[in-house]
Amino acid sequence: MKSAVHAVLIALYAVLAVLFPSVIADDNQEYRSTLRTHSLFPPYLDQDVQSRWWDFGGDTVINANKHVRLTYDRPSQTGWLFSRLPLTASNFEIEFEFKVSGSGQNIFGDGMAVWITKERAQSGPVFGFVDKFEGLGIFIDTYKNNRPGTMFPYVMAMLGDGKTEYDHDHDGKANEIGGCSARGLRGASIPTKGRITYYKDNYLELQLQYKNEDQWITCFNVPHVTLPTVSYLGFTALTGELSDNHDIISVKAQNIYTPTVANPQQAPVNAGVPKANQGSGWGMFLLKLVFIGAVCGSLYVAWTMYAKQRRRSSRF
Ligand SMILES: [Ca+2]
Repeated sequence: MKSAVHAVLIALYAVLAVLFPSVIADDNQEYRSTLRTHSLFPPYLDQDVQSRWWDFGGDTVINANKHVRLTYDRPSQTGWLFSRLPLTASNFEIEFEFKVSGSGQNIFGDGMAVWITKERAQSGPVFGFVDKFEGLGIFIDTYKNNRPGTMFPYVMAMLGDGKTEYDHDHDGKANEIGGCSARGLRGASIPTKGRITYYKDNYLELQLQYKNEDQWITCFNVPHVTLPTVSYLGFTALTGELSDNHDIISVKAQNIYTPTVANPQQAPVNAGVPKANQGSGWGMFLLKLVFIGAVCGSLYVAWTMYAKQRRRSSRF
């Protein structure tokens, strides 16, 4: 009898662990919450034809049902889209859906970029943004200027110090901290996505989805990266003689809380943080204990009633 109850409890614990991992898991695990301030979804604009959290400019055009188009498939365009507020989270994940497409069969360009930089909301020569930037630039480069032996499109990251110029003549090679070829990214038949994961002072990773849905390919993982404390999230694109449509379809930013940022002074402040996600320590532990106790108790009562019923019915 006792061993049967024990078995039921173990099974129950296993089921709960699957259904409610955050309730069962220990306090060492990380918690995530959506950063509304740095996320963007259709229809992009509110009733006043404005965006609360984002600014856009240059040649950028918003189609409320489809995308934020940074450049049309026309020559000499630059467009930008930038968060209004700085990204203050210590650790975060940014997943963005984008699209590079156009009528060019063999030659097209120049490409687009994702920025986490001190500067914001300007047009310039580096994939539509200013040169000598401070912070991170991730370039989705579709036109090969001069980089022998490298297949294009090429995706790469540069950490700018505010002084160093982008190595335009060699497609950024001089300042590359990580990168990968992504053949098939332009005009892919599935939604193309990027996912940036950043753990302050720890690592920066970029994964890409462009071959198959839900197949994420790690483009680079660079250790010991530290981004400027105050930096904005942005997307830009540029066309020259060659062109393409460069679109942003959605952005989903998440704050990652790890046990090491439990210090409230370090924890980033954001309107979109649910209180429950911040719980840790004894309060959370007790809550879990009460929850598990309640579920186990009610299951035990149900089980004994069922056993009693069975014994009764087996007499007849
Ligand atoms: Ca290039």
